[in-house]
Order: sequence, then C-alpha cells, then structure tokens
Amino acid sequence: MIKPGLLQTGPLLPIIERAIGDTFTVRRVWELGEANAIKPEIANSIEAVATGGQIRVDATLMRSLPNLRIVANFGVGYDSVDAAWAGQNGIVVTNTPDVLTEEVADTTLGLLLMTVRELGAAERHLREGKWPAGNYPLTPMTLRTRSVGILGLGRIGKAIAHRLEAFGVPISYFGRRKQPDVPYTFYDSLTGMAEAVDTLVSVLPGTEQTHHLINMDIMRALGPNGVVINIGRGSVIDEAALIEALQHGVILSAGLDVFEFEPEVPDELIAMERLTLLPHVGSASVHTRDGMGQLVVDNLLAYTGNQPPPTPVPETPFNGWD
Ligand code: 8YV
Repeated sequence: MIKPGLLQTGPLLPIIERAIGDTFTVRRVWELGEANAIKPEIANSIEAVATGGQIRVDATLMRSLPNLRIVANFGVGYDSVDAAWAGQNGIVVTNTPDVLTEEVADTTLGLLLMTVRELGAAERHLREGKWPAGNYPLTPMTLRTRSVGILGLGRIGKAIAHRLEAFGVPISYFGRRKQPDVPYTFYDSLTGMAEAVDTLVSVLPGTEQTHHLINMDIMRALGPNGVVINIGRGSVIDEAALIEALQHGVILSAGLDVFEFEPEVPDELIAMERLTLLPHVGSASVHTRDGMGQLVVDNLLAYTGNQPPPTPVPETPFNGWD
C-alpha cells in the first residue's frame, strides 16, 4: 500500500518521528530546498504537515500542496499556521492543548517567584562565590503585597489563577467578556486592569489582535512598582517599549519566557540583572513534551484511520475527511 505523503517542517521528537515514519512517506522541508518551491510530484503526494513552528505554514505553502488535509502543530499556540485560511480551504489544523496546561502553569509561578524575589540573581551571587563577602541584598519586590492581573484566562490562565489563590494574592483578569463561575475581578479594559494591579501575567497567544497589546501606555498604567510576566507569546509585548520602560523606571521588572524575535534576546534585557529571562521552557519537560508529541501522532493517525481528530483548532472544526 502506498503511504500518504507528510511534509515535516523541522526536527520533531523521536516519539513523533517514529510514528510518522511508520505511517507516512515523510518529506523533510530542509531536504527539499525552498519550502515554497517543492517539485509538483512531491507536492501532490503531501496529505499532511507536521510542524513545530519552525517555518510558517502560510497560505502560499498550503496552496502549493493541493491534496493537503491536515496540519498537525506541536504546541498549543499555532501562530505559525494560517488556520483561518486552512479553515476556509477544508484543511484541518490541530494543536496540543490540555497536556501542557499544568506544566506551563507551574513554570509561570516559578517565573513569577524568581522575578519578584530575584532568585536567579541570588543564585548567581552564590555560584559566583560572593556570599562569604556579603548576603544577597534584600529584594525590593515581594509577592506578599502584590495583586495580579491575568491576560488570557483560558485553560492555562485558570491553572495559573488556581495556583495564585493558594498564594493569597488578589487576582483579576482581562478578557472580551466576563466568565461565569470565575471568582476573580473582571476588566474589559486592559488599561483599567493595569491601573488596578501591579503585576501582569500574560498567557495570550500571538495573533493580530494581541500584537503589542502590552505597550508603553499599559506599562505607564501599571506604574513604577509594576512587574510584567510573559509565558504566552513574545509578540504580545512591544519589546522595544518594554526595554525603555524598564530602563526609565516606568515599571520595575519583568519575567519573560518568550520573546518577540526569539531565540534572539536583546542585549538590553540581558544587561538588566534583576529580570528573569528563560529560553521558552514553559512546557519543556520530557513528560509534558512526550504528551504533546503523542497528541500530534494521535491527530495524524486519526486522519489515516478516517477518525475525527482529537484536537482540531476552533478555526477548522472537523466535518469529516472527505
Ligand atoms: C512549545 C509552546 O515550546 O505550546 C506552545 O504553544 O509555546 C510550547 O509549549 C512550542 O510550541 C514548541 O515548538
């Protein structure tokens, strides 16, 4: 039996590569030359794409694959895939929600605590042998007096809020609409929430609507004691404005797991010792990444097995494979 063709956009976990190799004829973008100039006989054979966001799976690429039916994205965020175009053209896009929720929420609390108590800098103080000469200075920040505003109270945002409840801090959230059965203070204005709290935690995905939502005006509203934590997508923060705000005391600090042009991190951010900067490790444990990988495989095998995919994204509701 001829195996359907699958286009792989970059290296994927062994758990995914093994399974797709068994079921598909795998074509690797980096072995084919230009992604948008794939030979017609190969392009015609491609029915699935497996991607970890290494290249953009945009309308041009998808249009060049006339038999494409599914794009399986490794990651809950699928900003590198034009899901709206896929939806309009009968292609199903899947992502990896739920399996990473608790891990990303754990990392967020770690990032928040590291930032407000300067734990990274304190650890460097010890490792650099500076302790015998003097204690690490008392931190101007603490979680004890803070109130936290969450941007993006979805599954991960709620898991973060749930943990924050145990820390005893007041919790607010900003969103399009007030959610029933949510005990936190709702704001339909981000400026309003930024004025009311001193700590923003963004879990927002990278979309046109969220691009640079956290800008200089929002940081001014947050104020000189303000802390910005970002675990969602780097594009949500205007990074140039953030650097300026931190350098001029518009806000106090930031904890970032994601960056606007990652893996490039501006020297200005690296130079500010007080910040906590992580290399996009929100979900990056073997346990959780394997769960995400298995979900990518389950979605692809649902296609070859003519079954509904477990996790289609909202832009591409599943209506059958034919
Ligand atoms: C992954 C993520 O690191 O799920 C996401 O949206 O940002 C992370 O869990 C990333 O997608 C891996 O490519």
